[in-house]
Amino acid sequence: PSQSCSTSTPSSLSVDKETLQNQIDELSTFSDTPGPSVTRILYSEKDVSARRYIKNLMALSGLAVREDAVGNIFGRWEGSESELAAVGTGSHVDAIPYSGKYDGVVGVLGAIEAINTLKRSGFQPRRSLEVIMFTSEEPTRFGISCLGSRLLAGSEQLAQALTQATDDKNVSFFDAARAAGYATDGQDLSSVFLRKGEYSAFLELHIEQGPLLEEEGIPIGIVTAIAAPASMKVNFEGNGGHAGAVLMPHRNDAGLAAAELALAVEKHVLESGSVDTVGTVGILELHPGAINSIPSKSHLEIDTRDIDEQRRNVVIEKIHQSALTIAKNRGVKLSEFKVINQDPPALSDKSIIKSMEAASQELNLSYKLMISRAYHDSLFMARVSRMAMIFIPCYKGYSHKPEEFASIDNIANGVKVLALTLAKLSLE
Ligand code: HGY
Ligand code: MN
Ligand code: MN
Ligand code: MN
Repeated sequence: PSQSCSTSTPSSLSVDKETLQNQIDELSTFSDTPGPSVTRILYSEKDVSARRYIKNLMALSGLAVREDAVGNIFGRWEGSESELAAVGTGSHVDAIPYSGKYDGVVGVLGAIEAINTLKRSGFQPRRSLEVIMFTSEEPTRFGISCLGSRLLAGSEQLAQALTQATDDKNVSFFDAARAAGYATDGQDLSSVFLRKGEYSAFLELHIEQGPLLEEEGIPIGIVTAIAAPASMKVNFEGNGGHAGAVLMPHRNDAGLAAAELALAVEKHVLESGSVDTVGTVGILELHPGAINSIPSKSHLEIDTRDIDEQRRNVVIEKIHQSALTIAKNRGVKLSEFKVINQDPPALSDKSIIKSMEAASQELNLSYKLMISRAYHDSLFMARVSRMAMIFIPCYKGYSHKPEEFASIDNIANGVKVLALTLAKLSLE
């Protein structure tokens, strides 16, 4: 029997672990690659199935469900003072190729379960509570990360860029969006931009995607800052030719230019003077891709991040200089050097951190204040709302690969801290 409706924060919270685990397992079956890997790309048929699944769970939890023009999905629990700014929480369910079943999912299914937990406790929200499933956090299909939360945060530049965006099969963003049932009223995406002050706070529950919490045996991470991400696209062009017949002095090998630049990325990152600077080349394509043909084109996509924005920008500048020097020395053309995104870091809100610390203490859960080196939709929600994140441990810190794993006990701890913090912020 549910207790009488109370406007104080709940004293006991019970998470339905079995149902939550079943939902995580079921959602992972909406994938374009065989389990245990998960591949779920924006607006794909599997993504649309996952959306239907999440909307159904939101409705079963008694949430009022709506979607915006690009498919950000909102599930709202109306508060007693519904004219006040709501408290938001959420994450993403899109998944990069051959990744895992917890990245993002824990923060969407866990947020819905946090609502269920509060309802079971008889809690009555003052500020409305809203679960958000961001339409796409991964950069996979159109090359831009956090597409939904960037638009919610009011990115005119992105709204403009999407009118020209196409995926690697030359499908336009708007054709893909319309095929999934979105963007039905034209290409003006300004309707997605949040009004200022729509949320008094935004929280995200997420697996750590790093090894610290598991190594230190700490069940809860409270994120104080999110590192500054950046990505670049680079193309080199050379004459190509027969891999046997063309002598070395006559070659301008676009493939080796790419290889040299990839090592230059590592060099510039390592010489930054800080372990917090990271970088890799996750995409490196050679054309024509035949063993006995000197690559006439190469395409690289570079990801570099740092918690210090200035230091990261120095690395971007050095990579650009190296690309120019390599092109000159090797007689290849640098046909494109494009910075796709170069975002500032985000700081979590101190008062929300305090609420999360209090919630963890009330739940007898030890916690660690820490930085998120992965980016999240919270990085952009921080531009329009106070923000903070809750991390839970994941197996050996693995993420973005099928071995990604988080125990249901750790997930349940995160859900409880999220639920209790949502309750506190709702009554503020
Ligand atoms: O790459 C990231 O940081 C995020 O997990 N997509
Ligand atoms: Mn991810
Ligand atoms: Mn994620
Ligand atoms: Mn992320």
